[in-house]
Amino acid sequence: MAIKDSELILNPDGSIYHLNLKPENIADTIITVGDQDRVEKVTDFFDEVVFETQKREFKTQTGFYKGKKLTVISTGIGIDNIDIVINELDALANINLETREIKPNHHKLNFLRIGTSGGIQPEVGLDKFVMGKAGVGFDGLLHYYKNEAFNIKATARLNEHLNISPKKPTPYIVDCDLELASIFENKPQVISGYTGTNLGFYGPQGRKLRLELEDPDFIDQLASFKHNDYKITNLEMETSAIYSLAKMLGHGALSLNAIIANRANGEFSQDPKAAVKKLIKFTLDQLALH
Ligand code: R1P
Repeated sequence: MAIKDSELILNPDGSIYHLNLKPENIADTIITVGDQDRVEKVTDFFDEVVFETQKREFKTQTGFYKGKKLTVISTGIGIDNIDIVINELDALANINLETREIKPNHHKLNFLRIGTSGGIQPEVGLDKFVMGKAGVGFDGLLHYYKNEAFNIKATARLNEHLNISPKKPTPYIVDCDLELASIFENKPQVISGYTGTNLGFYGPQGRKLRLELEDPDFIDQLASFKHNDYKITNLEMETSAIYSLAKMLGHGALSLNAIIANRANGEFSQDPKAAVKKLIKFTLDQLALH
């Protein structure tokens, strides 16, 4: 059945509404970054860029790195943008935009997030790279979809451990794609942990400026959680949404973050740009090998 114009919105040139992309503009491996200026920080390493476009915060470049075709897209900040980016990229791969019908054969994409994040464990030092073995979502996005993707056991343990008020969405844990993780795991540069995601930067990540927090010990509660030998290592604003949407839609997803703040000891990186650049190069080189 054709998806209605109001649900699958296309621009006059046939591209998808927010991302301004057509199916032929994207690679199967897609690097997502938060900051639109980071797109070129990635493609500066490319042999060539064959396509680019931008609408709002969603800037896209597609090209080749050591012969591997990659698309880099900026998501802007937050899970609300992730809902748009992953759903629209999936539509490009799995919905025929002319007939507006779901294609009979599923086309898998792989999403690699290269982000920045705050560490919440003292031993996860500044400028280190953290790979999210799972996303720990406080954002509630998953609850709006029927085919839930969460890890039932880990989620139950987390909810026993935390003391979250019923006013807030139920936290959930979604595993990363194991095949993608195997590319980066066991590299000396990479720390594996659970990456926490929330829908704000200040209160929702336990930062107090002038407003009192409802849960002043939120970070301590997260830091003391452990499942399958993994701790919650860091907090940011996109990973759990990428993992859950990718899983529900049959895609692979992995999130790699440079730790630019250490919340446990109150420090901030002396050179976050250098840390991100190193993570970009490291990620590209690993991807090119696979
Ligand atoms: C907050 O400053 C932003 O930085 C982090 C957070 O997840 C949030 O998007 O990631 P990016 O550097 O990828 O934007």
